[in-house]
Amino acid sequence: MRLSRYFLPVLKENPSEAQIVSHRLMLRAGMIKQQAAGIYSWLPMGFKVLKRIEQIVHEEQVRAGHIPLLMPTLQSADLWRESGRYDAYGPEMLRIKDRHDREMLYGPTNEEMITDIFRSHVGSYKDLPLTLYHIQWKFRDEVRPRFGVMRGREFLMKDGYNFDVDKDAALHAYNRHMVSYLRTYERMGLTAIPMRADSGPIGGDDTHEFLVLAQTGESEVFFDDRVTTLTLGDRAVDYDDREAVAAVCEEFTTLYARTDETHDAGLFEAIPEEHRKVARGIEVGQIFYFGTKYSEPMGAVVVNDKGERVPVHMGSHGIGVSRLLGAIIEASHDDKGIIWPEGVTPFHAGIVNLKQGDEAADAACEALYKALAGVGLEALYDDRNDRAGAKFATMDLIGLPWRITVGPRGLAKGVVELTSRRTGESEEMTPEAAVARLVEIYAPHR
Ligand code: 5CA
Repeated sequence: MRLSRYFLPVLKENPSEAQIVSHRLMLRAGMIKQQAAGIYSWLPMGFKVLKRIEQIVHEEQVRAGHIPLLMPTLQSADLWRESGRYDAYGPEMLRIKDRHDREMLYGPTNEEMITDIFRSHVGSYKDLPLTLYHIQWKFRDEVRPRFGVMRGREFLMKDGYNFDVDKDAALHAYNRHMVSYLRTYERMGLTAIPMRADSGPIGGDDTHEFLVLAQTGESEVFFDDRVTTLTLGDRAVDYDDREAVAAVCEEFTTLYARTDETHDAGLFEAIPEEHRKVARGIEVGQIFYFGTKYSEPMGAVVVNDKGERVPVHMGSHGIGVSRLLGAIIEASHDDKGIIWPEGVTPFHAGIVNLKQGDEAADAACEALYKALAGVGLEALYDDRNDRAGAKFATMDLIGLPWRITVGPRGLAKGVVELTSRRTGESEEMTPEAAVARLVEIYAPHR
């Protein structure tokens, strides 16, 4: 993309409505625009990152054997009356009437609808295990929408639902989700710690939240800081192997890590003092096992291998897709702007032309731009007639992890400069070497 033709409405001033850094940087970098309290338009660059995050979520769900579908945002109230949640959900639910006075709602989550789909089409244990998921907009009429996309009213969520013949099988689905989430967050450059949590209006006894540590997080968290050093890395896990999946979950959940709702002062005190930490965290996902809470009242029943009709065991599993943009920025920025991890960056590299209009510089930039496209890397080429300082400031603000700087002086020696946004370190090399280096850097992320 050539910046002169792109739509990147960056702001020079700090927007006064933004209380936390991610909200401020998303507004300044021209990623979102608020349309009403907690409701945002996603401008091109914000939309690009959102899609990138969605893509990673999809890939890791499919890898775990989960199947994508798409349910609508609007749901009928009658469906929610069957589970008893229509009245229980309270003022967070946006209730709407259509022209025939039929009661509808903008879905805050989809347990009822997926259970309805299941009961209409599945009747035998032979069709299990089954996990269906979608990535769809939700609406929750939060009392205090704030912090930009972090606590919105309309937000994008991945929500998945497992259907299993018994509790053991459902707990394997729970564990599979835990491992797939760990991998998902790691690919986004995040450390998200699974913490024992409270199940709230979704219900059930087993639930973990995934927390990214950040001072601006809304949850208070208590943990043994040795959990922050655990990683999956490139370890292969066979998602069908119950023991192997359970072993990974055990590794990640044995050390103490809890949110304020389930915090146990006694257990916390037992952690060696140098590892005992109280901090704040952003909840980027939550998994639940709730057994037959929805399947029983809604009649989602299968015939098991003994010929008995049994309600299916279910769980639901959510990732805050739009919230993740805020969480990633909270975890990865400096005083100049965003620093995108390679896994989610909107463009792989920025190209800064130090002397627009200079024949050699223009030609070298064009050639680089094409060479990068040729190897499947997308560059944002700043081809505007602007001062070098202004171009650098924009690149630093929008946070592309790599920048190639092209100018007449370097070109005279046959070199350009490759700069890391994270470290600020620059290295001179030929344009070909810069392309080759970027191919190498992005290889694990493609
Ligand atoms: N049905 C279950 C799992 S699919 C569910 O709704 N879980 S949830 O309530 O925990 O939401 C899942 C994730 O969505 C949360 O972990 C959080 O990351 C995100 N989320 C929840 N509320 C908001 C909000 N108001 N704004 C942005 N993201 C949100």
